[in-house]
Order: sequence, then structure tokens, then C-alpha cells
Amino acid sequence: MSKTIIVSNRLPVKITEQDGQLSFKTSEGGLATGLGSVFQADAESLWIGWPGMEVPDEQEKNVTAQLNEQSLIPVYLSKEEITQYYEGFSNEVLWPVFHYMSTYARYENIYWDYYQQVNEKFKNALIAVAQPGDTIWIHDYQLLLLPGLIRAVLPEVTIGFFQHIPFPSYELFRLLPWRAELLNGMLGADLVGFHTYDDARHFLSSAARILQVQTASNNIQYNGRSIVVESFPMGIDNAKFEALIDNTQVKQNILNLRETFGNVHIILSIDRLDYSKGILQRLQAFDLFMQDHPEYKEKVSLYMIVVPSRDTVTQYRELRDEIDKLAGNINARYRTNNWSPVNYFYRSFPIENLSALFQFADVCLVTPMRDGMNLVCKEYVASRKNNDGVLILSEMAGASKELTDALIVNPNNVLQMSQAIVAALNMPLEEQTRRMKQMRELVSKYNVMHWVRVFIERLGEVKRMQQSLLTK
Ligand code: GDG
Repeated sequence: MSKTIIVSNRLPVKITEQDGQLSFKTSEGGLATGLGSVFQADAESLWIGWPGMEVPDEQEKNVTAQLNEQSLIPVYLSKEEITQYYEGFSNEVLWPVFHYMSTYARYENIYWDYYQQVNEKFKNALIAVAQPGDTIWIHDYQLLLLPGLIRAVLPEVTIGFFQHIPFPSYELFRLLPWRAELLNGMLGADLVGFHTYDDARHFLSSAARILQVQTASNNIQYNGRSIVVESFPMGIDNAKFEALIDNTQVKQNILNLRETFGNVHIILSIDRLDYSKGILQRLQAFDLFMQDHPEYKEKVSLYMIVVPSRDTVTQYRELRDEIDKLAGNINARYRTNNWSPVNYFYRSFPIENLSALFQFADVCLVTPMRDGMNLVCKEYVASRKNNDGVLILSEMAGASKELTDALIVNPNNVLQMSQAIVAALNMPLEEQTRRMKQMRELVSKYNVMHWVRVFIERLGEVKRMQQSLLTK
């Protein structure tokens, strides 16, 4: 019997510790939910990945048994591997270059050594369970070498690869000392997917120029194989956000927000701490808005959640300090005894708080410098059951290609962003409704289940096409 095997850097699990014993519960992130539809349809399915923390040797056996019960297969990483492969190569080389911030990249050979070593580790975990007839779906930039490594061992197997972050233009990608090896790894897949058409186009152009391969339309001929490159814009678990609207806790949270903020309009901002998310530029825009529009004093507040992330990396720590400083500075200049212009939280919140905020906020400000897709903006839209509210969205987010009814801004243009805030706060209800309705239809139709279905179907089609070419 053939089966589906999903591979991602992280397993979709939440870890809890009690009396020194670790236990693992499946987490309900968007990817996990979407892939759950494949998982449940096929009882043989497996998911391979790192459990998300260092597991002491003596606990590995017990943890493996717990995870195996849920069809999950752990790849254990040592402290050194986490530092060099994950924090190093993935987050200090690939992440900045792929997000057009190449000056942040540190091209350390030791990072590369560990990146190869860990991709090998994933390969070993995979080939221990994979059969030639299986379908393997590999996710994201931490595992770019894996498709090629698997292809060398199992030439017949079906491999799909999806990258969740942008693929940069050739001029950026060529900066990487290991560009050819990385492309060679990705081209082990039968189908390579990205969020947008532009990412796919950049990948095709890098492959053509760096590996001198033949490309025609969305096809690459490589080592006697034909690889298809396409865009698959990812959706959200729309049903989950719709259901949260009727959740008792969420309703209570909305009442609490109403009590706290009264008639003050809320502009919402939610991201992981990351320089790609444009948090500082967003604060600068809000600062300019406050400066140019004193009439909004005590009438509007920015509610800004920054979720701690990667704060072992220097640039992230520095960014956090700058955000702290600017948020504090804006408050110091404009606040009054009973109003703060910026309500800033550096921590994560339960989904019930997020849903309440999505429903409560008049405006959602999503202005990354670069973002593969960005799901927060789609979650805001899915939560607006009355079809009101305004989304301000960066043209550098993959989502801007779909959510064209948002107010689209250039995140480098602080003045334009501050003007968009004014436009959003003054948008007639009729116009809000017209725009939000369009966006809600799109988010509901092209949800995460749809994304998984389309990718898996296309992967099957590509494989059949390749096989029919071989038998001709
Ligand atoms: C990568 C790509 C691409 C945020 N704060 C809290 C919380 N969140 C949830 C959001 C959303 C998710 O985290 C963030 O997703 P994004 O898509 O916005 O960003 P990345 O983490 O950078 O994801 C991105 C994505 O992969 C998928 O392909 O869209 O471009 O960079 O779902 O709601 N969740 C909870 N508490 C919080 O405080 N519970």
C-alpha cells in the first residue's frame, strides 16, 4: 500500500513537561489542520520532523513511542545541530537572503556543514519508512537538500516540495556560496511549489542561469527528469476562525476589550519578532500619523502584539530593543492620563484573544518588508463576520496578490502608510463592506484544505505525466 509522508523541520506538536516527563499533543497550526485532511484520509500516513526541543537521551525511547502512536516520527537534533543548522544556516543565511536582507547573512562554512548533516539525518529517517510507491511532501527552506538526497536513493518515488518563504530574484540568490547545491537539492522534487507566481519565476530563472538547465514555461529538464514549478497560494483554516466567533471565551474577551477601550478605535498589528515583518517602519508610520493628525488624540490606539522569536540571534535582539524604544517614545510624547497611543505586548496570546482582537479592531495593519504569504491578514478577514473593518496590506506580502481589496501600501513609504491609516479610519461603511465581502469570499473558498488538495492532486498529475513520457 502506498502512503503519504509529510516532512517539515518541526513536527506539529505542543510539548508539555510534568515531573521531568515530556508529553506531546498534536498542535492545531494551519499547516497541521490542512494536512490533517490528507492524514486522516490515509491511515498509513506519516509526518517526520524535529519535536521542537532537545530531548534528553534517556527520554528518547519514551518520546518516540508517544509520537509514533500519533503517526509522527521524530528526528532528534543535538544542541550543536540546532545552533548551526537551524539558527545558523536556516535563519542567518537563507532567511535574510530569501527576504532580500542579504547584508544580515553570515556565510559560515560550519553552518553549511551542519545543514548538510541535518538534511542527511532527515533523509535517513525518511528512507527507513519510505517505499518507492509513496508520496513525499517536503516543506520549507530548512530542507532544501532533502528532495535531491531522497531522489538519489529512491529514483521512482513521488516528491513534492513547497517553500513557505519567498524565493528571491537571481541577483540575490546568486550571492549564496552554495547556490548550485541548493538548487540541485530542490530539483530532486517532481513538483516545486511557492506561494506566488513571482517566486516560481525567480526560481526558474535561478535554475536556468546557475545550473544552465533547459526551462520552458513552468518546466525544468534536469538530469533526464522533468520538474514542474508552480504557485499554490496557501489559505487558512477558515472554519476555525468562523467557529471562534461563537466561542464563549472569545465573546467575553470582546466585552473586556470594549470596556477597556470604550470608543477608542483600534488598529491591530500582530507578528512574530522579525525584521522581515516591517514592525519598526509600521511604528514610524503610526508616529507620523500621530504627529500630522492631532485630532485623533484619545480617539485611536495601535494594539501591537509582537511574538518572541529567534531572540538568540543578534539582529532579532537589536530589533526588539529598537521596537521597545520607539513604542516607548511614541507613548511618552502623545499619551494622556487615560489614553496610550500604543498598546504594545511582547508575548504570545491564546487564539481566543487573537480572535477577539480580530473582531474588535477597526483596522488591521499588516505591512511586512517581505513575506512569503502572511496568514494574519487572512485571519483578520475570516473573523469579520459583519463584513466591516479595513485591511491595510503591504504589496511585499504574497497575500497582496490575492487580497486586492485591501488598501495596498509600500512598507518603505512611511508617509503612504500613515495616509492609509487616515483613509482606513474614514472609509464609508459601504466601501468597507464591498471590499471585505470580496476578500471574505476569497479567503473562505481558497482555504488551507483547498491548498492541500490542489497541491497533492497536481503532484499526482505531474507524476503520471512523467511516467507516460517515459513509456513513450
Ligand atoms: C511563514 C512565512 C507564510 C501570531 N501570533 C500569535 C499567533 N500567531 C499566528 C498567526 C498566524 C501565524 O502565527 C503566523 O503566520 P504568518 O503567515 O503571518 O507568518 P510566519 O510565521 O512568518 O510564517 C509566511 C507562512 O509561513 C505559511 O506558509 O504565510 O509568509 O513567513 O497563523 O495567527 N497564534 C497564537 N498566539 C499569538 O500570539 N495562538
